[in-house]
Amino acid sequence: MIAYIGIGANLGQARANVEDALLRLAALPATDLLARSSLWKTAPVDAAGDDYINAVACLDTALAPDALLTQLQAIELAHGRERPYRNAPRTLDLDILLYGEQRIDSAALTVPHPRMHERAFVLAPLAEIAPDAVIAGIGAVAALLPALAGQAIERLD
Ligand code: A4P
Ligand code: MG
Repeated sequence: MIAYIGIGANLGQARANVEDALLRLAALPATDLLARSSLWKTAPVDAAGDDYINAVACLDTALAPDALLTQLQAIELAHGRERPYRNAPRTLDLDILLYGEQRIDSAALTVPHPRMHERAFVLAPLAEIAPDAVIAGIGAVAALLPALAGQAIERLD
């Protein structure tokens, strides 16, 4: 299955944390890292604190969605992720954005990620590596991005 993972960090060595997360994603069992976006510096959305570093990874994985989520949470924990409150600054946040074309609505998992279509910090890096991506039930990423032009994001080298 092709899955897209959103990566974000705005605490500690954010850039290094995102780069390390990409290495750890590439090393997951039954999983290949097919592509990664650039790093993007993005202003916090619905959150306080420093600017974020965001990126998106494309995985080819045989892990089921819940197993993939467990693996992502283990990587977050390895980075000392704490959860004092919702949208708190974080050393590392890994979200399943898309899992094939599946729509999942369980207690642990909502896929496509329910807020991704409102967020330039997700859609811009996603469009870099998947220009034709479609969010099931919402629409094409390329068609959604122009409406988010007011959000402050900057692609890093
Ligand atoms: N969960 C449900 N669906 C998913 C999914 N598709 N992927 C559940 C991953 N997890 C999913 O997540 C809480 C619970 O969501 C998990 O236990 C899982 O079962 P969390 O990571 O502990 O909490 P959170 O990150 O505070 O909440 P959430 O919902 O991930 O926050 P958002 O909406 O993703 O927002 N601004 C910028 N510029 N860049 C950012 O990266 N990120 C956020 C987080 C806010 N503002 C930001 C950024
Ligand atoms: Mg999260």
